[in-house]
Amino acid sequence: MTRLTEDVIWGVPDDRMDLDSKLLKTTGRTVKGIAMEAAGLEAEDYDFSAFRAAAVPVTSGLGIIGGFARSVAAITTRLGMPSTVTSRPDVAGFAEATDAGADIVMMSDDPLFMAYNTRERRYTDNSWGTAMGYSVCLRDAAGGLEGDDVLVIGAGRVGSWAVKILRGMGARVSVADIVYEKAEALIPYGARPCRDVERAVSENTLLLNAAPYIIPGEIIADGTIVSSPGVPHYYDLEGRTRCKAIIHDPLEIGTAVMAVNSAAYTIKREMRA
Ligand code: 2YC
Repeated sequence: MTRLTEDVIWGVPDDRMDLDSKLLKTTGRTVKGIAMEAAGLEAEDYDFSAFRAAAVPVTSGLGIIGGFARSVAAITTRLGMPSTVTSRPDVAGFAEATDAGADIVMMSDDPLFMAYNTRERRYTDNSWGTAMGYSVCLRDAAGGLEGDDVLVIGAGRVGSWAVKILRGMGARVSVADIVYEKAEALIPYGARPCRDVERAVSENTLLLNAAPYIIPGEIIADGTIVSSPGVPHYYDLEGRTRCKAIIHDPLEIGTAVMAVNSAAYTIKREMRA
């Protein structure tokens, strides 16, 4: 998973990209709607005000990313969850969140970004959340994926989850990775590995780009829909002209899905009770 930088997420706290308007145009849903669909909550809307969220900065590994915890807290706030950033990082921050009665603790070191549900003692991982969120976006933008060909670019944690999820949505999935063996490893999940990513891109009009791959516009087929969580994110003018839709944000969709899915552990348990 590519590590975010402060300049990439600077606009998240104030929703500078107005993600809901963009997503409503391309998918018909807001971020919250995508997250609820991804978490399997059928309701049209849901009041998450009973779920207190706390973002805990983590200093391990390559350390804190400026604005990361603040961006995460802004995202859970936009979902309707009362949210804070703990004043201290790491274990002291987790203790602070626990003492404050946080229901959902959001924290990330370099390899793993999780939404931990303190009531259920369960967490959701950002890789799954990102893959699920961007697969729902692709499906909604395409008006369904049953029997359709989809190319997943990148067989890392997000791409691998996306292969499984898209197969679950009925798509016929091809996968390309710079390391062919990583694409081959997904054959048991019903994916078809591709050696030539440029040829695969030119032959598909439904793409999920989960790699730090800047696709040259001239190989993109007209009318392509790209669901594109990969960072760095850039499509040249030719690519933006040929694509019917390019769906991207640096952090929000994956984070919203994992926070809602984590809260859903409680919601679904209470529904069963
Ligand atoms: O500020 C902090 O607490 C840092 N420890 C956060 C590190 C996040 C590292 N991960 C990433 O940049 C990307 C994100 C999209 C989430 C997963 N990988």
